[in-house]
Parts: sequence; C-alpha cells; structure tokens
Amino acid sequence: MTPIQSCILNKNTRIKPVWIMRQAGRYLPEFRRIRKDNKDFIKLCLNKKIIPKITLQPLNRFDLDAAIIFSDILMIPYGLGQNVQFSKELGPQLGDLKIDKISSKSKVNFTNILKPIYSSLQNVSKNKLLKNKDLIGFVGSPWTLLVYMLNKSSPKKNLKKKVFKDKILIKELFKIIVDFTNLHILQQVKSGATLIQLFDSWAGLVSDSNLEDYIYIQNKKIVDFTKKLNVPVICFPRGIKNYSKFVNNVKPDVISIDYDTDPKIIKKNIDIPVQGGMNPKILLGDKNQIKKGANKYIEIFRDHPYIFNLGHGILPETKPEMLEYLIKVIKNG
Ligand code: 1CP
Repeated sequence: MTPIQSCILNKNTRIKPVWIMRQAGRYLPEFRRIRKDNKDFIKLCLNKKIIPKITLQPLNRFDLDAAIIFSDILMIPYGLGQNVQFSKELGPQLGDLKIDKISSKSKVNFTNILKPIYSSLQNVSKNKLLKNKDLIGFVGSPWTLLVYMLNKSSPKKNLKKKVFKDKILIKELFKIIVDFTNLHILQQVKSGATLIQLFDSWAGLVSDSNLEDYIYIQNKKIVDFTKKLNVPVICFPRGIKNYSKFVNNVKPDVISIDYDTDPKIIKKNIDIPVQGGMNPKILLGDKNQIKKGANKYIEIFRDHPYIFNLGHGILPETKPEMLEYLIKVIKNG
C-alpha cells in the first residue's frame, strides 16, 4: 500500500507522506521552458505528449509521495463548450455562458474533447517513478466552477455580484456541473487516478445562509460518487470558517486546510485524516523558517493521520531548492 493510502485507510500516524499543490508549475525552470514554447495554455493541457512530462517533472527532482496530473479545473467548462483562455496579465478569461448549448452537451463529445487528459493518466500510471506512489486526479468543486463560469474571470480582482442573483440559472448550472464533474472523475479513475482532490478554491466567498446549498450539498454529491468508485477523496474548501461543520456534512476521506486555519483547533475537533496548512510564503524565507514552519504542523499532527502539503499552491517565486529542503525536513524529522 502507498504511504498516502496507508495514512488514509489504515489511519497510519507514523508516516507523514507529502505532495504539494501546484507541484508541477511555474516555480520549476523546466516547466517555464516548456511553457515558453506553448503559449496556448488550453492546448498545452490537451497535449498528451507533454502532460506526462510536466506531471513527472517534480518527481524527478523531489522525494514526493504522489504525482498530480498536469491539467486545470477549467478544463470542465472548456469540455462543456464554454470558451476558456488564459492571459498572463488577467488570468483565466471565459467566454459567454450559453446555457442551452451546455445543457445539450453529450457525454461522448465531452469525453472525446478531454481524452488527452485520460490517456496521459494511463501513460503516467505506468511510469516506474510512480512505484508505491499515488496518482492524483482532480476537479474544481461545483461552486468554484460555477463562479468562473458565471463571473467569466477570476473573482480575485472583480466579483460581479449581480451574475449570482439568478437562482434558477444557478440551480440548472449546478446540476450540469455535478453530472460532468462526476463523469470527469470516473474517466480519471478508469485511467489510473488513485486519489481524487476537490478544489473548492472560492468556498470562502459563500455567505453562511448559502453554505448548505452551494458548498455542503454540491461537494457531497461529488464525494459520494467518488467513494462508490473505491477511491479516497480529499476536499479543500479554501477559506471556509468552520471546517468541522464541513467535514460533518460532506464526509470526505481527507480534509485539506488552508493557511488561515488554526491547525490546533482542527486537531482538536476533527477525527478524519488531515492534509496541508503551511503558508506557501514560508518557502520564500530561509531554511530556519522553513524548518520551524514544517515542524509546527508535524508536531501538532504527531498522533494524527496527516499528509503534508501547503495551505494553498506553491508560489511561482519559490526556489526549487527550498522545496527540496522542506521535503528533507518532513522525511527526516
Ligand atoms: O504558466 C501559466 O501561466 C499557467 C499557470 C497554471 C498552472 C501551472 C494554471 C493557470 N493552471 C496550472 C495547473 C494547475 N491548476 C494544476 C496542476 C497540477 C499541480 O497542482 O501541479 C492544478 C491542480 C490546478 C488547479 C486550479 N486551477 C485551481 C484550484 C487550486 C487553486 O489554486 O486554488 C484553480 C482555482 C485554477 C484556475 C487557474 N488556472 C490557472 C490559474 C492562474 C488559475 C487561478 C486563477 C485565479 O486566480 O482565479
């Protein structure tokens, strides 16, 4: 059994497996070199020759316990027929949402469009670098995808509140997103993903009165589906205030925490395996700070099944040597 599976299924507290959100990405010079020659990000995410290479880049350098497939949460809106483009300055830019077009999307056509992702998973899962390691498939949670699809750009800079007023549209859109998200998970698992992570990156935007409908119910639909496939599922509802209420409602196998969350309170109130938490900015500091930052989480979760990760994605300005050092600290105590 892999270290991560042993942590999740056997509640093994002795090992502290590690992987890093955005481990395949812009902080690696070898990724930036590929990116320079592949200006169209969507095309890159559909290139079955390059996806496996990028996915394995961090495993060639570091002693990680999992690979995460190089892809993006916005491949679902793209597969549904909404235009998606990435610009360096503005981030993701989506086209108009045509609900009629999206509602009539066939599962066969969606699967065909995203086929390079599935064949890349098959390819990576056979690689010897993955021996005794997990291969992580992922999706954006329904709310986070709905935000991008309606807002049409990142809510980081500009949240267009009025597009979230049409409750009938929201209900219809949730239904489509859940159906196709489950299909995307099914195809990833069939192609070799051994673990699924749900990124609810914008869960923190939801008011308390909508948490049930927009966060708990929607994540639970995906979690229940994934559990039936016998694959553990990790939830990352970034920015929510009450993680234990989320866990009680959604019942994931693992809860991934953000860096604003107090790990001591999590440890006290949550029984299931925990992942992540350390602020990615700590990796921009010196080795002493990194050691101190990592040991804080290792100490708090000493007697708890814990997968080491950060509290959000690794920052592009991180020096790879600092990640190498962090992993050494985790593995050697
Ligand atoms: O070179 C570039 O400009 C591309 C940067 C980049 C990369 C490397 C984007 C654009 N996506 C990715 C890959 C990616 N995205 C992975 C790969 C696997 C790995 O982790 O190594 C994963 C898991 C994601 C997931 C993702 N995409 C999330 C959820 C996690 C999070 O960061 O909260 C989100 C919100 C996205 C949307 C997205 N894609 C890319 C960017 C810059 C963004 C964020 C836009 C925003 O700020 O709203």
